[in-house]
Amino acid sequence: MSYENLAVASHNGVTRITIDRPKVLNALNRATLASLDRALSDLPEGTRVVVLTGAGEKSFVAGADIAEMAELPAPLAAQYAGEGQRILARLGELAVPVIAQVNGYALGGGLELVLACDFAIASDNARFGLPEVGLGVIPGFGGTIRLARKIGPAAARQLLYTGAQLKAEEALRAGLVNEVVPLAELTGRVDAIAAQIAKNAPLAVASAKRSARHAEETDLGTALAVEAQLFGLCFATTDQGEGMRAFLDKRPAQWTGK
Ligand code: DAK
Repeated sequence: MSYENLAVASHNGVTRITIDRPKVLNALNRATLASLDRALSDLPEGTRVVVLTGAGEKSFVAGADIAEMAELPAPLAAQYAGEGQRILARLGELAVPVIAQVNGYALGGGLELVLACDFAIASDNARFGLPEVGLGVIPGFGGTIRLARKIGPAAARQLLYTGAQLKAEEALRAGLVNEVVPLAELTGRVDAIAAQIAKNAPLAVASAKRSARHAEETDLGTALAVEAQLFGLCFATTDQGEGMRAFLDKRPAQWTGK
């Protein structure tokens, strides 16, 4: 399968989607967003983890494509934002975890893409920010909401109103990324984390993601009820029996994903 401005490669259950417009620092135009939408629908059979990254060594995604947005008539702007929000929300709805491999600038729509992933691992040259107000607009792909949920409302508002950039280590301290590693080690580190995830029971990982994401949207009581339901459903899977038998037999589990 080939996509405009996007490369997709799958190995050992890890599907890496690379935004591939390095000449414009992987800025997201509408064609690229449409490719991402299609790639998420066509994930290769056996995908256990998705990794999102950008081509080259300078940028993850330097935002929505400013040249394209400059021509956007007002009536289409809300529609464009809605379409972007729908595509980014799909990352949360996938049954498999999505890791943002942040290899440089994650600005504007690029930071919004990071925020829509399950978690992020960054290289030491990564930079994070929401420069939209300096362009006369606001983030339109969920940035005004998800950044506050991730790093707290006051820290998020400072970034939102100033357009200032966080360095990788600052993003680490703010809780925006889980780890920072040298750029040359980034792919290897993300692969190692993805492999650790892929070793576990697929339906259990899917339920863990569902419960964790649900908890972000609701009150504690409802979230606990959902967790209990999902916990119960694990006991209706073949893999629950296999996982526990394998532990007691002191052998590795053989997952069927059922
Ligand atoms: N769009 C288009 N082209 C971009 C770009 C972008 N976001 N970012 C970089 N480029 C292009 C540059 O124009 C340049 O092209 P050439 O001049 O070579 O033709 C090339 O990439 C290399 O960039 P620079 O020469 O600028 O590289 P530097 O190392 O000097 O600077 C930089 C790197 C990342 C600091 C700088 O490129 C930069 O500031 N880029 C723009 C970052 C930015 O402002 N991003 C946020 C975009 S706004 C909405 C929906 C969504 C959004 C908003 C509204 N609704 C529908 C309402 C989201 C908005 C955004 O994401």
